[in-house]
Amino acid sequence: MFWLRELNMFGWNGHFLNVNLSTRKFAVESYDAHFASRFIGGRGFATKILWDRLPPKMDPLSPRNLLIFAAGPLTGYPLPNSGKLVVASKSPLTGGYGDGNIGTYAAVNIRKAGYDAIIVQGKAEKPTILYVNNGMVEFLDAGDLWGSCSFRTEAQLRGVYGRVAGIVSIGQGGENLVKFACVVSQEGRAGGRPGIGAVMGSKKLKALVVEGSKELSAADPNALREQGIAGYREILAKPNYSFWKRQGTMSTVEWANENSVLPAFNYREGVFSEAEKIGGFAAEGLKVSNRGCPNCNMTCGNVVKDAEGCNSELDYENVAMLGSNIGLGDLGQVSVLTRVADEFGLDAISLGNVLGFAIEASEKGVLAEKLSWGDFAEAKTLSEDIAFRRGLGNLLADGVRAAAIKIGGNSADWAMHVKGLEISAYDCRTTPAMALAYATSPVGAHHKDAWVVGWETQHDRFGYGEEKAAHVLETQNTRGVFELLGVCRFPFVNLGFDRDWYLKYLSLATGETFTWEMLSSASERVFSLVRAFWIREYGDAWSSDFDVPPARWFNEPLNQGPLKGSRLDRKKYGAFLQSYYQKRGWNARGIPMKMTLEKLGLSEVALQICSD
Ligand code: PTT
Ligand code: SF4
Repeated sequence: MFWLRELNMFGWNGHFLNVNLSTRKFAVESYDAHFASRFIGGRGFATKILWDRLPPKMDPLSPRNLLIFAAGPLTGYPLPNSGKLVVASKSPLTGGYGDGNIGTYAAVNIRKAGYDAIIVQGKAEKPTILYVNNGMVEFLDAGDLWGSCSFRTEAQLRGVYGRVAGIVSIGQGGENLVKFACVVSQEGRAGGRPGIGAVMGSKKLKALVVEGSKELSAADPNALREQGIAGYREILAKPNYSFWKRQGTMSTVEWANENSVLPAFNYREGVFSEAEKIGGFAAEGLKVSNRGCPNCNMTCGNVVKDAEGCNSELDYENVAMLGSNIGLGDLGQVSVLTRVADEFGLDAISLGNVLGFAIEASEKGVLAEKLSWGDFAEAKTLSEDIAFRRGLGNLLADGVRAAAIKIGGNSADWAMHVKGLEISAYDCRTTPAMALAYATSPVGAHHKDAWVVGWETQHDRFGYGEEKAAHVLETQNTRGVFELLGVCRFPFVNLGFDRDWYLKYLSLATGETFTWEMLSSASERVFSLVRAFWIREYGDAWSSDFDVPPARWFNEPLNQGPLKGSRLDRKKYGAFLQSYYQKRGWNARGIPMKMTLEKLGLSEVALQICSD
C-alpha cells in the first residue's frame, strides 16, 4: 500500500462523471487518494464501483445496472499504446462481473474532458446519444440511428464531431439485447465480450460521444514527453517490429495449428487442414493497410479487402473462431464474417462459438435446422438472424450455455464456455495451464488475463505441476496491471517492451514512486474483488465447478494431428485447481478467505462473502 500526497494534481483527474439516463441528470463526483492508491484505475475502478453500488442479484439488463467506461492513470498521455478503455458492467451473459478493453479515442477524450470514468445508470425513454464535451453533458435523440450498424452510426457521428472525437457505439446486436453484443469503435476496435453492448442497448444508449480539450497534468511533463518518445523509439527498434506490423496477431493461426491448439469444428480438433489458407501470410495477400488504437506506433489491425470488396479488420481470435472453428477455409469469406460481427456489434469469439455449436447440433440431429461446416452463406445469414433475434438466431443470441440448456440432449457436453462466456480461440486438451487460465479468468473463458499457452508449449506441456499453477497466477497479476493502467499490453507481451517503462511513466505522471510489487498487489486486490463479486451474485450455488473447463476437453481426445489421442485428465485438473486456490488464499470452493481479503485491504468485502 502506498499513499499519495495529494490527489487531483497529477496523473489522476480525480473525478468521475455520473450520468442517469432515466432522469437526464448528471453529476461530477470526486474520489480521494486512498481510493486511487488501492484501485489505480480501469478495471480496478470499475470493479470497486460495481461492488459498492450494485445491489446483488439484480437483472443485468435492468436500468439499475451500471455501465462504466473507465480509463487508467496512463490513458491519454503521449506514450506508447495509451489509448485503452475498460468497458464494464454486470454481465447479462454470465451473471457475473464483465468487462472488455477497447482501444478508442473515447479513452483519450474522457481523460481530456477531466474524468477518469463515466458511470451510466438508468434507461433513456427513447434511443439516445450521450454527448459529453468537457463539463457539458447532452442527451441527444438517436432516433434515426437506432437500427443502424455500428459503422454507419460512427460515420454519421464523425461527420458531425470530426476525426478525433471519442465515439463508441453499438450495432443491432446490442439494440436487440444479444447477450454477447459488444461495443465498437473506429470500425474494428471491439470490446466487452460478456455482453456489455447488450447492457448499453438495454439503456437505449446508441452511442457515447466524448470531446475533451484539457491538457493532462503530469508531475514532470517534459520528462514524461521525452520518455514517451524514447519508448516509441524502442518499440520501433524491436527485432520483431516489422513482422508484427505485417501480420499483427494473425501469425498465431499457423503457430496454433502447428501446436495443435487451433480450434476446429467446434473444438472437436486442434488442427485444421486449411489453416494456411486463413493464416498470417494469406492475410498479407489481402491486406490494404494497418489500423489501430490511439497513441500506438505498432498498429496491429490488419485491414483487408474481404470477399464482398469491403474493408475488414482481422485478428487471430476472430479468424480462428469464424474460420477453422466453423470449418471455413476461405479467408476472404472469413473476413466478411468478421466485418459483419463488427457491424452488428457481436463479439466475434462468441459468434464463432455459437455458430460451431449450432452446426454440430444440426449434424447430430439435436437441431431440426440443416447447417453444414464451412458454409459461408449459411453462417452469414445465421449471424444476421442472431443480431436480429430471428428463429434459430434468437436461441443462439443468449449464448452457448443457454442454448445447450434449451436444446438439451447431451449438448452441454460440447457447449464450449466457462461460466457462460464462450471460450476464446485455443484448444486446451494439451495445455492444462491454459485451461486453468480460462477457467479462473475474471470474466469467464477469456484468454486476456493469462495467455500462457505460448509459454506452456515449451514448459512441461502436459503437466499439472504446482509451478504451472503459480505461473498462471503470476501472469494474471502481471497482465491485470495493464487493465488498471489504461494501456495496451501488446508491446510488453509481443515485442518484449520492458514493463518497467510503465513504472517510469506512472512515476513521472503522478510524482509517486511505484514498484512492480505495488502494482501487482493492486492487481491481486482487484482480482480477488472481482471474484467476490461473482460469489456474491451466485451465493450458495457457487462451487469449484464454476472453475472447470468444458466437458469436451476431458471426455473426447483429439482425433487428428501429431497430438492425436490427447485430452485433459479430470482428477489431475481437480488437484491443479486446488493448488491454484491455495496459492491465491482461496478456500476449496474458490472463495477468498477472510485473512486473504484482510491482507489485501478488503476487510469490508470479507464481511459479505466469508464464512470462515
Ligand atoms: C477482446 C477480444 C479479442 S482479444 C479479440 S481479438 W485479441 C476479438 N476481437 C473482436 C473484434 O475485433 N471484433 C468483434 N466484433 N469481436 C471481437 N471479439 C474479440 O474480442 C484488441 C487488442 C487485442 S486483439 C488483444 S488480444 C489485446 N487485448 C488487450 C487487453 O485485453 N487488455 C489490454 N490492456 N491490452 C490489450 N491489448 C490487445 O488489444 P475484450 P481492441 Mg477488445 C475487431 O475487448 O472484450 O477484452 O475482447 O479491444 O481495441 O479491439 O484491441 O487477439
Ligand atoms: Fe491497439 Fe494493437 Fe496498438 Fe495494442 S498494439 S494499442 S491493440 S493497435
